[in-house]
Amino acid sequence: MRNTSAIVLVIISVLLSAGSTNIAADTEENDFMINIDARKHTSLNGTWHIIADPFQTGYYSYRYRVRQDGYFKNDKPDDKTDLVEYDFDSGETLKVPGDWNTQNDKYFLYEGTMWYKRDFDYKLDSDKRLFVYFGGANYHTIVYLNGEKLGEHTGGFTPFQFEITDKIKDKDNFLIVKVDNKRKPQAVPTMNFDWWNYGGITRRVMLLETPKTFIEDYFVQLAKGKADKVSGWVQLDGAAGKEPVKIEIPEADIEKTFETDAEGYTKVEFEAEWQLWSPENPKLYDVIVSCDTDRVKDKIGFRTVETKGDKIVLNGEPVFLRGISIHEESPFRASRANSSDEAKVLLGWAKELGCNYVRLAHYPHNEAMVRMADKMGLLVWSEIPVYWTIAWENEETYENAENQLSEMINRDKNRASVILWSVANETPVSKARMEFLTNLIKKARRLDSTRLITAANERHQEGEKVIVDDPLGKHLDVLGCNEYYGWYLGLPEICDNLNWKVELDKPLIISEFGGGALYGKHGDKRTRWSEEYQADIYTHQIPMLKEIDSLAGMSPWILKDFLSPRRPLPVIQDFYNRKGLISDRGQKKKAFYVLRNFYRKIADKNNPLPDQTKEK
Ligand code: GCB
Repeated sequence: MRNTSAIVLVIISVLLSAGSTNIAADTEENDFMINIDARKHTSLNGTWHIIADPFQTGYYSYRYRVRQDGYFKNDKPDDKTDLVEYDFDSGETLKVPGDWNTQNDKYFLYEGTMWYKRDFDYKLDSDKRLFVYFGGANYHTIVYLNGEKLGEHTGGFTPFQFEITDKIKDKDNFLIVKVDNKRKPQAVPTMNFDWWNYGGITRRVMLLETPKTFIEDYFVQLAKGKADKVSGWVQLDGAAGKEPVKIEIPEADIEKTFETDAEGYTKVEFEAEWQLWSPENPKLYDVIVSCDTDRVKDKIGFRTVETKGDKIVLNGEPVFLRGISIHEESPFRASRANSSDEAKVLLGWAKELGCNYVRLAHYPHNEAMVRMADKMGLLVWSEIPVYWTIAWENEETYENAENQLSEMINRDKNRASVILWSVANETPVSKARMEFLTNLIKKARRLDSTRLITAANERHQEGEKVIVDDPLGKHLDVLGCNEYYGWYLGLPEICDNLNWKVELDKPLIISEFGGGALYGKHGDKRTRWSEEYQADIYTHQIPMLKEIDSLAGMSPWILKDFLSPRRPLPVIQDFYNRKGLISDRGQKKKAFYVLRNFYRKIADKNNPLPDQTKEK
């Protein structure tokens, strides 16, 4: 298919697409549709054809220029003389959603470009619009439909979508996706992180069909500190002018109508009486948002969250966060998790541990996790992968981080479970880092003024004093702090003599502590990697942490062993970070029970932590 008219068409379409792509990554406030399960949708999950392309031959010419006839054209030889050096259809396949690393041994350590292709037919009525939606693909993605570029997306953990209304054909569409997970110094996260760099289309792909004018986005949450007042907004897409918009919450007897402005936007405010959402009573209401042509149903919980001095206050009452950190890995094997069933097992384990809270580390987890947390009654800390040594001075790095933050907030802003947005993990103090992070904090507050902002901060030690005085703290609502006393620093007893000093009158969450153990390895408390050593860390940490006046919660590291290239020790690690309280096969280690006993004790209202009752 290499005739001149095809080349002219290619050039025109490239020029057009450059000017008009709907690139979620490039839009200021991320105008994309939320609550996609409530839309008319068609799954594109399943078996996709792939081509592994470590040198990006399907993208760059031998002069390293972007090819106009790359693999996205899905070329076939015209006749037997024709030379085409690739073919999706006779090649390998991978399951979508899924990482490539754990589907085929030869891709276990692969970092580079993978091309994916999926064919489909779709009959779209002329009064409808169509979008292709990706729940997440790691890390940089370019999407093409029928040989034409739709757009690109950067960041491995947030959703994106492109409108394809004018590009879809009734028959024989081919969607080609280039995914590249190469680590880069300017990326977010950067070169160095302690988890597996799972590559691929790791979350679901769907076609979303909407009317011409549809409910694109909405924010229906309680106003800050007001248990009976919703304050939010609705945004239509495709509105021809002012349009009526309705919000119904039948169980709370709510039916309110608003009128949008010419851009399809309206504020919504109303009062109601309801049962507040809490871990003990995770009540969700059916909320229906509609306009003349569209109707979207969601399940939303209503709760307030604030801080008062050094307390986190949920629905007017101080709450202690009994938590655990979780990576987005499947419960019984290493691979990226992406389903509700997996979310149910992971969060079920957290419940069994006695948690009322989970830290979803170190990037936004799939939507099923937060929706499941809503349902099961677990408070959530959600974060972006601004981790360790980001390129603070690079403008593009900032834009990328800000975009990932916006996409995370946009997707999950109606989830009652989410109470904390975290902007960073263990980032070294510097002027450039302060500027970067304070800008992110401002952005988060602009997008969502109802939730608390946090970060896992730096601390330092002077003799037996542990001082939490990271200058970032003054910009946060809640201080996070990771520490590994008894593992990286000293033996477990070191905890017995340490005193904590927190400079600010704000709640403190110990967002990580812990140590490694190989399930089934036993020894005395001094034997590294034994379950006994790990349990002993918890035994010494808990009394130390209880002494911190402003302690408002903890999320030890971590629920389950997870894959990390930084962990090569043969037999013990074999590329697993072994700090899980549960092994990669789902077996509970001794430390699980130490923490569970503590959480059970403090969950008992008759036996709370001292600071829960103390008047400040
Ligand atoms: C940390 C990091 C976490 C690591 C953990 C560890 O401080 O925040 O991502 O996995 O330590 O195991 O060393």
